[in-house]
Amino acid sequence: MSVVGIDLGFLNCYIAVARSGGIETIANEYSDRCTPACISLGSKTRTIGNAAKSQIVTNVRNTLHGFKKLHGRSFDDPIVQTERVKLPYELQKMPNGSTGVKIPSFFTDAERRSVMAAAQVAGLNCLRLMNETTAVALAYGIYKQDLPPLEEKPRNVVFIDMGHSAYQVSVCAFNKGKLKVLATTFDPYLGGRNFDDALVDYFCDEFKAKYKLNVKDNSRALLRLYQECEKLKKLMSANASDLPLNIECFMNDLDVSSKMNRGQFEQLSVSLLARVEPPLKAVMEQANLSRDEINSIEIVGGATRIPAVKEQITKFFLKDISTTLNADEAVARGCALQCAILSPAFKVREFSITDVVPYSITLRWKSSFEDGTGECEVFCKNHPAPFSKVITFHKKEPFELEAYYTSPHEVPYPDPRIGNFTIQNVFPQSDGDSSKVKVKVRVNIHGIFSVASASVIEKQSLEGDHSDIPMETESSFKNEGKDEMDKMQVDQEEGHQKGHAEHTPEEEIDHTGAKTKPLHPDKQDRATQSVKKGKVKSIDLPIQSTLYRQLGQDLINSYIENEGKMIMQDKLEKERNDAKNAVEEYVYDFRDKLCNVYEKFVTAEDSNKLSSVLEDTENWLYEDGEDQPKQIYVDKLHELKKYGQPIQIRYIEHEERPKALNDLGKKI
Ligand code: ATP
Ligand code: MG
Ligand code: K
Repeated sequence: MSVVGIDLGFLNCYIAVARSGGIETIANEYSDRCTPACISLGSKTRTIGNAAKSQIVTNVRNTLHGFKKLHGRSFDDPIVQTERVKLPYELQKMPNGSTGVKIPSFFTDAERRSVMAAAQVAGLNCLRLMNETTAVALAYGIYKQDLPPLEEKPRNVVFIDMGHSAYQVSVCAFNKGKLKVLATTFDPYLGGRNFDDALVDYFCDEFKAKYKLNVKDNSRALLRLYQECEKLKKLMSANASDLPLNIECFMNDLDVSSKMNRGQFEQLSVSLLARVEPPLKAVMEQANLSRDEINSIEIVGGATRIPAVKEQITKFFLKDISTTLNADEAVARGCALQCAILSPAFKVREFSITDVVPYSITLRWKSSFEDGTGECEVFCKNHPAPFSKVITFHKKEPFELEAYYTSPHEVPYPDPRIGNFTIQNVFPQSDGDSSKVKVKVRVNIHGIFSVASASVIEKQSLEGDHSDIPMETESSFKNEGKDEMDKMQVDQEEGHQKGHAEHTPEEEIDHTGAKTKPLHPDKQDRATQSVKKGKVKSIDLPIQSTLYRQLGQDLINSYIENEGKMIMQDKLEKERNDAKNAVEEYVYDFRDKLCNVYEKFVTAEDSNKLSSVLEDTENWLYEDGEDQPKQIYVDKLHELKKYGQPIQIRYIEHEERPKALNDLGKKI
């Protein structure tokens, strides 16, 4: 068994694996540690990574890249529509409204849930879906020997990641063996590609004026321009002087050329550079820290290499930036570390991680028969995660809970709804009173919200002896009968996520306003015990959940099946190709040897005959034999070998005989 961390980038993917000696970023088949997030679909097979990237220009419409932003989105989502015009391949609306990519459409996804589903399709068991900057923070913290002890003031570190498509910032507090995310902010639409856009727009204008070319109408030319601009952008990070941009045979048989320097580039990017500061400011406000309370600033992600981006960061913090981390690999390494911590197969230093809920979540409820409605923010922004809360309701019939993001404008989705959850099998108690229903809501280790469970507490006592029920809870009974909701109070409790034990901290909320004590994990058992003692009984209730943008398990299963078929198809196609190549290689090799080493072992007549057989075979390979089943190639090779082998044997014998004699001579 191995555990790996995967950084699913917009442009690039990195994979790190936990080995006994430590964390290692692994290389792909091209000995490259960075793999382009790209899939190229041929008529029969798929290629991925580097091989696929090289086909972006040649197989324009069937090479998929830049799909990270499509996860979990519906086809009509404005973001999908914005991205769509930038993509040279076609997107298509799927039966369930999600976004599919036209042609074998196997990665229709739904952000976190969709990545989880994708992992499932790929046969991976996802141990933890981690926020990128938290992974970086873990990669940073776990090897630091000099973190302040638990009782001392923590070390506050800001992590900044600007990749190709997105920009994230987080502030983390470190103590020995412990990391707590204090706040995170982001601009989901700022990254290296926006700088590419700025360059591309500039050159498109220039080429229109200079060469009368409408580059944007030609997706192949546009892609080539993007590739050249990205290269130019990187060169400008290292070089401030004028740099050339030349593309041969660019469009309409024209060669184009131009130049650019860093100063000009910065002029073009003024509005982008202005977007670096706001998330920095916001994260400090949310973490409630002043700049002098920050101990260090760590940057990762490719686009932070742009000097002007770095300058913006330094200017804001008035501090030097450190780059102790591997800018490209830190996310994957952090993820691999987390997996190693979670996996019982690895012995890793204990390290507790508390992440945050990125968007506040509100629960709204209504019951179908009474007009009782109400709402409560169950998780505020930056609330520690993972975390569970228990909410108490007093109800006489089934009721529905609707979860949604409290501040839709902060969420990069057009639809703030998360899901609907119907708590079923709720009835009045035998005495006609409302039943006490406990509902557990949770943000799990992957950052995914759910209504995890519900139970009804049935009073069984005859004398109305409530002595076992905690005081605070009892007050809620006094409200029985009334279904109106008082404003709910939410207790905040710090959540800790121990690396090894999957323990989700919990607190209890009574919607009637009777505030109960936060339930500590260790007290939980006691609470349940008192319930079990006999006076009251807890019965689990079924929940019917409808999650928005969720792929059904049936659909996931069909994708798994499809993926299996495609893997098989890829394998067969590879074997077919190998068989074809073997024929081709044999032809070339045989022909070469006929005029060289085999010359003495074959008559001129035979040699001519063979040459023409080889030529026929070669022609066949380019014509009728271009696309044949594997067996045809295998037979063809066999046939050729029938001619070749006798000659080969004569040759080998001739070569070997003197050697054998020589050896014999030595022995004598
Ligand atoms: P994301 O995190 O947004 O999903 P990603 O993880 O794929 O994307 P990275 O690999 O971190 O992105 O960074 C890629 C971006 O960094 C590209 O836009 C690339 O052009 C840019 N980049 C890489 N090196 C440099 C450099 N030396 N100078 C400027 N930009 C660079
Ligand atoms: Mg990234
Ligand atoms: K990023």
